[in-house]
Amino acid sequence: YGCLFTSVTWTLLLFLYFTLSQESQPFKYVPVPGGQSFSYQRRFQPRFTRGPGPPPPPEDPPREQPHRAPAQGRKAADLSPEMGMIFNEQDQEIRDMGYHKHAFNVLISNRLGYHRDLPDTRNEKCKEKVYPLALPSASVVICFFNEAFSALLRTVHSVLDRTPAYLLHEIILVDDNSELADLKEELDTYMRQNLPAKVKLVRNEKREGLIRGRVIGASHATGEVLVFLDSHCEVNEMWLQPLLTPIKEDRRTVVCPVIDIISADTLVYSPSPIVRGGFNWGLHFKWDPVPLSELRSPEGSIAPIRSPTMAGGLFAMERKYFNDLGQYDSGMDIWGGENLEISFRIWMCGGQLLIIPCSRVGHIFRKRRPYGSPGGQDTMAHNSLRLAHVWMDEYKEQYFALRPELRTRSYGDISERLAVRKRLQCRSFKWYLDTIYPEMQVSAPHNKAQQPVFVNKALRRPKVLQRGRLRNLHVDKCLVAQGRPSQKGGVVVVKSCDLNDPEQEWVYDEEHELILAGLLCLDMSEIRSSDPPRLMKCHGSGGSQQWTLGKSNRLYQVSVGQCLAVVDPLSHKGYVAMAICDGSQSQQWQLQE
Ligand code: UD2
Ligand code: MN
Repeated sequence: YGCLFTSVTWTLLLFLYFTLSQESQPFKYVPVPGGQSFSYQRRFQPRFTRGPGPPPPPEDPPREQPHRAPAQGRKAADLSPEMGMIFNEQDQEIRDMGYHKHAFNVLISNRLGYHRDLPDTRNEKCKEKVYPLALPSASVVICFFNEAFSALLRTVHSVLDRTPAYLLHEIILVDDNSELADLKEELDTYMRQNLPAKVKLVRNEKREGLIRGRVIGASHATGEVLVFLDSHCEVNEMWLQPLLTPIKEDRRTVVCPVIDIISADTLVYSPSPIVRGGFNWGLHFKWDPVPLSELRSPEGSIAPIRSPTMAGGLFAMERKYFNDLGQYDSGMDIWGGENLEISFRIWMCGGQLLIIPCSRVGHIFRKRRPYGSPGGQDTMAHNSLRLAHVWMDEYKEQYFALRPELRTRSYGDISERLAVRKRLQCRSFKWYLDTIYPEMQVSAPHNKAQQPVFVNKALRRPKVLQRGRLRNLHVDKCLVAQGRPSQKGGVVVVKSCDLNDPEQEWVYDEEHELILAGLLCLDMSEIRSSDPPRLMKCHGSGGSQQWTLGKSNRLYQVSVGQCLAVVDPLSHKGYVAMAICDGSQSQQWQLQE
């Protein structure tokens, strides 16, 4: 039975997925004649000019770029991979500092500017839906700590650009005592000169963390509905009305948009499949497939979906209800756990939590969090402990079975939170599990197998585009593993080509991966672009393993914005490295049978 259920769910998910992919409208990439600059159709214009250095013309075909966002697997809207091209040392520095400070490609973010068109990722049926004109007004609250200026401003402008003015009561920015000096000044100046008065700024005198930060933001708000966003989001077409409508119908409804994915490496915006929120007994949030029971309503795939939990960053809730329901646990620090806490509280205390498929907001998903907590503490554990002790009754044992060292850890005073639970006469955690999240496996805490939802490696067989030897035309040698091609982390070098050696065979697939001997992918660390490329397990999410092999014989790495070059053509060591693309001989490669 379980098996049947899983396969049916999967089929459905894939179907949904497909339907969605048909509807996304990729950008068209239009090379400008002469090849000296490039632009995109629709409003989008990259705001940068080429610096010194030989400009490599964007000659590669405007084919859809494969892009896989974290734990997700589908084709993305096209945005030239050359957006990240490095032309000079200044570009390199912006890029390296950006990854260091923000963990995403700030060079591309800056080049995109503060406004850009997005692919409309909604299901077609959403476009026919009509929403009431009279809706509650919204206060959008955005907390930030050390955010990249261009990402923050794109968040703000996307809201201003895509929200009817009469529904947007205000935007409240909460600067959580950011440490970046220029961010503060730049923002002050920009706000004074360019932003309307309804964009307000609150500054915390000390670092509070996103949880108390949101409570502070909410306390300044005067609109009817609070909408929380992270500081690196972009809202899409008609994002707000579908969120406000269910709140207007029932004030105890809390709603989340579908969180579309903005790649941290390429800034490409791509749709997420429709999934809902769950968690595991380590108290980490995870995405789950939507159970069939939720898809049976007459509206089918665009109907609101009841979700056991929310991811945390993006949701809307009536302001008074937020206060009545006990805001957040202000004993939680910096980051983590508050999303499960508010989710449990909503369901257990008489509300409901819905994901609204017709509302789409993109978020930059980073591979690591670029900041710590001021004292270096593990705030996730601290916050999860508070959550477990207040809300999970006897089921907190499931958590302790996985984290026995936390059993005796202190978690501060929770009496105020217990009083909230009592005042609101909330139900038990058992009720929540039985009624809202029956998919959750209880008894066996040793059963840690929580499969990620989107990535099913078995289903992933990207089409092979080309196969053969990767020959450097200048030295007339082939790219091979320095050691064994099966060795993870091994570097590559050029050696004499051997047509009979299967260990010299590369496959170039539609995901733009380069796979050696059918084993490992050519991978380029995004953090240290001075490191040479290595052979790593194929992860299927583009970025560090995404290469373009164009007619110019250039082997371009999307993630670092550079080209593969033979280091010293005269030496027989055969070292290769990434270098600024200059069209030189040592950067000429051909993949041939
Ligand atoms: C996810 C949520 C995030 C939050 C977190 C759990 C989404 C898309 N994001 O992690 O909103 O619920 O899970 O806690 O669902 N910030 C501060 N002060 C700090 C630290 C962060 O203001 O001390 C800001 C930060 O600039 C950002 C927001 O809080 O705008 C969320 O932080 P994040 O983006 O690092 O969290 P994320 O997306 O990894
Ligand atoms: Mn975030």
